[in-house]
Formats: sequence, structure tokens, C-alpha cells
Amino acid sequence: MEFILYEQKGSYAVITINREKALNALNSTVLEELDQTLDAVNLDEVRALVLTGSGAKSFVAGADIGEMSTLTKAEGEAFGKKGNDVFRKIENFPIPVIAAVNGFALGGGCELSMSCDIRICSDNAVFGQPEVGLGITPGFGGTQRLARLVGAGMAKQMIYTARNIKADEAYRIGLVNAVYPQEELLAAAEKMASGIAQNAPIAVRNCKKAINQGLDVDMDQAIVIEEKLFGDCFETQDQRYGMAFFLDKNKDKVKEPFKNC
Ligand code: DAK
Repeated sequence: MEFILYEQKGSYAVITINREKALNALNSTVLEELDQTLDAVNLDEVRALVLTGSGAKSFVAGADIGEMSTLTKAEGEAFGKKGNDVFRKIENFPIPVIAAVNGFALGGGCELSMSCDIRICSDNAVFGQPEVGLGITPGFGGTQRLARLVGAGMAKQMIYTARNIKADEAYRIGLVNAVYPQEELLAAAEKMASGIAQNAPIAVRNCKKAINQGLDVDMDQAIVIEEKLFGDCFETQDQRYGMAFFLDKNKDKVKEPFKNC
């Protein structure tokens, strides 16, 4: 691949957008390769993903403005669809995806991070939706996901003013869960991914489904979704093992990895 690095590290994997010269901006090749990379993840082995950008300056500085500037209406629609399809694939990916935001996350970069389950960032990170300054609206779900994450008032302020915010403000408004020194960010993301990977994988997947699907419906329906996914866990060996391990009073026992079945 030209612009995507993929490294499996046991039970989790790291995807790196590797187009540092253009601050990892998303052109159609990056989007296509990201899509293919997600399709190739070995879900029998990998239980969590980290998504980051190359270098110490930028996560993703947005959609590629050079490429977009010359698009026809039809090409613009195709580009938008490709982006939206990939972002939706991440949002609905069966396993958790952690965005390790290592610098600029602007426009499509902010939107990409918001399609992930969890965002943590470096202390030099900058978030923003600058689209209205370019004469467009956020097109990769920014108007929708930002409002859901930080509330409509703050999302409207960020989008209408096109003003960027720094890591500390992103933390304060709940856009990121934690801020780390740049050199510690990836290790922190990998530690989180590794920790998630040690938990019962089917239960973790069902939690992702329950939270995502539940947020799209009212509470009465959401609780039914949760009940169903909770019930499904009782058909797994991992539930039987996890509870038997807790109930076993033998102090010398060692917990085995969950088997994902
Ligand atoms: N696209 C293309 N190239 C970019 C880029 C981008 N978004 N951002 C940076 N680069 C390139 C620069 O052109 C420069 O290339 P060279 O000149 O070296 O060849 C290189 O990366 C380094 O950038 P700078 O020289 O500008 O670096 P600085 O440190 O001075 O500034 C910056 C960093 C991040 C503040 C600045 O580069 C910047 O403002 N970049 C643009 C940020 C931005 O406006 N991003 C939002 C793009 S709009 C749609 C769906 C989605 C979208 C659109 C449509 N549809 C559904 C149809 C999404 C839109 C966006 O994301």
C-alpha cells in the first residue's frame, strides 16, 4: 500500500495513515487503502484497533483540498460517498477502534477521529471543522457526530466559526478522553487496545453494538437491544469461563485468555 501501514501486534493492530508530506490528508487513494485495510483485518485474532497518523505533526489535516478543488459534481459525490462509507465502516466495525490523534485533526481528520469509538490525543493536537471557510459544509458526518459527542451548542459554535481548538479544550468539552505528551500517545493507545483485547471479545463487540444501536433509538427500544445482546453472551464459552473463574475459590488459579467463542 502507498499510504497505509498496518501492523498486527498480537491481539490488537495499529493502522497508520502514512502521507506525512501532505499532513496525512485524505485523498481517494488513502480512503481506498483504508477501506481495503479494514476489510483485511483478521477478526479471529485482532480484538481492538488503533488508528493514528504518521509523524509528530498531524493525525489527518482533512480531505485533500487539492484533489477536491477540481472535482465535478459527480466526482464530488463519489468522493464523499467513499469517505462516508469508510467512516461508517469504522463506526460499525465489529471491534473497538481507538483514534490516537497525534496532531492536526481538521475537517475530514476530525470527522475520521469521531467515527472511532474512543479518541485520545497528544498535547499538540488541534481539532476543528474549517469547512465553512472553504465554502462547504462538513461532509464526512461532522455535523452529525460532533453534535452527538459534544452537544449541539458547542458543535454549532465550532462549525459556524470554523475556529480550531487545542487539546486542552477538546478534553474539556469531551471530544477526547485524555491528553498525553506526544511521545507517550501511541504507547497509551496501544496499552488501552491491549487491555480491551484481554476482555471477552464477544461481550466487547456486543457492548459496541448496544451503545451504537441504542443511541439511534428511544430508550424503550434501546433497552430491548441491550437485553438481546446481553442474552446472546450466555451462548458463549467465554461467559461460562469468566463466571466460573470468578466463582472458583482456588487462590492459585491463573486466568486464561478468552477464546472468542
Ligand atoms: N489537503 C491537501 N494538502 C494539505 C492539506 C489538505 N487538507 N493540509 C495540508 N496539506 C499540505 C500542504 O499543502 C503542504 O503541502 P506542500 O506545500 O508542502 O506540498 C503540506 O501539507 C504541509 O502543510 P503546510 O505547509 O500548510 O503546514 P503548516 O504547518 O503551515 O499548516 C495546517 C498546517 C494544518 C494548519 C495547514 O496545512 C492547513 O490549514 N491545512 C488545511 C486544513 C483544512 O482546511 N482541512 C479541512 C479540509 S476540508 C465531502 C466530505 C468531506 C469533506 C469534503 C467533502 N463530501 C461528502 C463531498 C471534507 C472536507 C475537509 O476536510
